Amino acid sequence: MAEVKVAVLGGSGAGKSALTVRFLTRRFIGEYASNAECIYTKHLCLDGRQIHLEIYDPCSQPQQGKLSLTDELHWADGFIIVYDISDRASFAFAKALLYRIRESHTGVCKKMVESSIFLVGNKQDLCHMREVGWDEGQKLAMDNKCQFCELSAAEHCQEVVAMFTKVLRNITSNFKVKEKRRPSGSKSMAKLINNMFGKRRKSV
Ligand SMILES: Nc1nc2c(ncn2[C@@H]2O[C@H](COP(=O)(O)OP(=O)(O)OP(=O)(O)O)[C@@H](O)[C@H]2O)c(=O)[nH]1
Ligand SMILES: [Mg+2]
Repeated sequence: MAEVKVAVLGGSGAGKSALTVRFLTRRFIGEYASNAECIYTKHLCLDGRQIHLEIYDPCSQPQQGKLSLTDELHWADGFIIVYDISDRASFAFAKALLYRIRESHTGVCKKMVESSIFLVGNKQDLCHMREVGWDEGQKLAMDNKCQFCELSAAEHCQEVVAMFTKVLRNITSNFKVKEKRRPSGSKSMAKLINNMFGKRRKSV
């Protein structure tokens, strides 16, 4: 069974928990605890392959300028970077997160890194309060060679599921490339890092 780890990152209130819960339960419940970080776990089948999925939903991001993200960068196979289209500050924060992830991946196979980051402009239902244009999100994603979409965790169930599915598909196809190249011993190193990065876990 493939183990896939996804970190959902973004500014406070951007909708990280709403997106995660929407994907896992297909529901939007409106209010989400933001005082505890969680790793949700779920078993699913993707393209005939069994997957043990872990999704990291942090309670809040460190302040700008303190973007170490060291644990997350070691732990995650892929990232969903979320901003709120009605909050320009959240877009600036998403940009800083993207840069941090990309700089840490310098030297890693370019194609693998490109496909495992998804930039998401959330709260599309609030387009009457829009502060960030669709084209700005698209350009940021293109400049950083990651995928992009705008959606609403509140109103778009299928879009949220499709976005997560794309992320998982990209990660598992990267695994296939990695498996061909993986030197022996790297699996136990991955386990070691995973043990060091212990988080509270929830099964769904
Ligand atoms: N209108 C609208 N509201 C949303 C949407 N997604 C999330 N919200 C609301 O935005 C608020 C913050 O959402 P959360 O999912 O808790 O955001 P978060 O990024 O997890 O926030 P922290 O955990 O505090 O960092 C909540 O009141 C949600 O109901 C959306 O697509 N549209
Ligand atoms: Mg949250």
